[in-house]
Amino acid sequence: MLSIHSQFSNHFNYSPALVVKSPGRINLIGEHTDYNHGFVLPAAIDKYIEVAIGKRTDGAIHMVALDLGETIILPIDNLTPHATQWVNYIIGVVDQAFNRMKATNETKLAAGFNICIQGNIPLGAGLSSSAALECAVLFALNELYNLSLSRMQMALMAQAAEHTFAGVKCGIMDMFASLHGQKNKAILLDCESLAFTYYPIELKDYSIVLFDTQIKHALASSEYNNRRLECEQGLKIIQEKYAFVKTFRDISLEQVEECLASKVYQRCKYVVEEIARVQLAVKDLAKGDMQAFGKKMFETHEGLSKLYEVSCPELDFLVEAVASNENVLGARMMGGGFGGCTINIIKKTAVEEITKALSAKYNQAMHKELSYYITSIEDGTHLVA
Ligand code: GAF
Repeated sequence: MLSIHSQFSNHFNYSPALVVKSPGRINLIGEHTDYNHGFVLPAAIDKYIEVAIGKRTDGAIHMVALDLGETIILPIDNLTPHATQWVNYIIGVVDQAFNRMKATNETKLAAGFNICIQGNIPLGAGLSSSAALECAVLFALNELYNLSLSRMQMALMAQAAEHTFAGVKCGIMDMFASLHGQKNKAILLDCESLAFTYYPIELKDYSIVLFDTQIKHALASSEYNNRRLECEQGLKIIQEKYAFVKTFRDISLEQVEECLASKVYQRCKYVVEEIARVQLAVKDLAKGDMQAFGKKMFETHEGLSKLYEVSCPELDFLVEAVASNENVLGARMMGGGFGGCTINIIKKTAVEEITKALSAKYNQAMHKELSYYITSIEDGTHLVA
């Protein structure tokens, strides 16, 4: 297969100025806590979006999605959300960068650029292919035009782009992880202060295995935005009674019990429990107690499925099917939910057998093929030599 460098050259008749790779992510624990000022524990993985970029002079953006065989051309000024979603991930961050430059009378970006994109992050599998694309594009623009953006600034801009152009009111976890990943380390991110700490992941006899339901999370963006609203509603109700409460970090389970009811109660109970669970889980990690860590992953799944209600029958099936297997330390649905992957910590010697048995069971019960990915933890967004 031709390199992205050669494909860009073939397409545009000149060599790209640079090539950038940005990874997808896993999240070990801390789900739906990022937009609730909690903690998350993600890591970048060995699946990537790659972009090759070069300057233009006519104020246009030429975008080529190599895997889809599609090309879209737009003027760089006055960008608005596009009917084709992959385009939004690109122009969303371009818009962020463009407006930021305009605010300082900087016109660097106005000349436009050519970009080719390809990747091997399965789409809609909850591995953040969209965040990886946003981060790859922004990182490439930052290098190409010396925009002097820090990785955290880029993460925040990519998050804003997802809100304004893709219409998902996501938290910062996915972009943060793609940009800040380090090999064999998970990152504890405090989503209130944005302080972060790297934790070495030494799984020794165990592997991180993702089982892909093959359900593309269609409900994900609308229900995701609803969950966010329900949490905001719950927080507001508690704040009316307890004025000192600023964010979910200040809320106790007792206050949730006292002030809330029905669905809002369920959502907020889960969030408060999950924020506490992540803090305990990193202690397990620091002690090397992966049994205790794995148990918390199962608890997270239970909360996401029963209280937060972002799971689906296929995800529940995959978690339940491995729950009593002594070679599985932990399993849970991962990411936004309503499809995508489960994340599992499985004894290396048992991976093949478990995968084979689970594929057969899944196929029989759900009439779908099960895909699986044995992942390694890798560095974040970087230039390709
Ligand atoms: C999606 C979002 F993009 C993240 O910000 C996060 O909220 C996650 O769902 C759930 O933890 O990946």
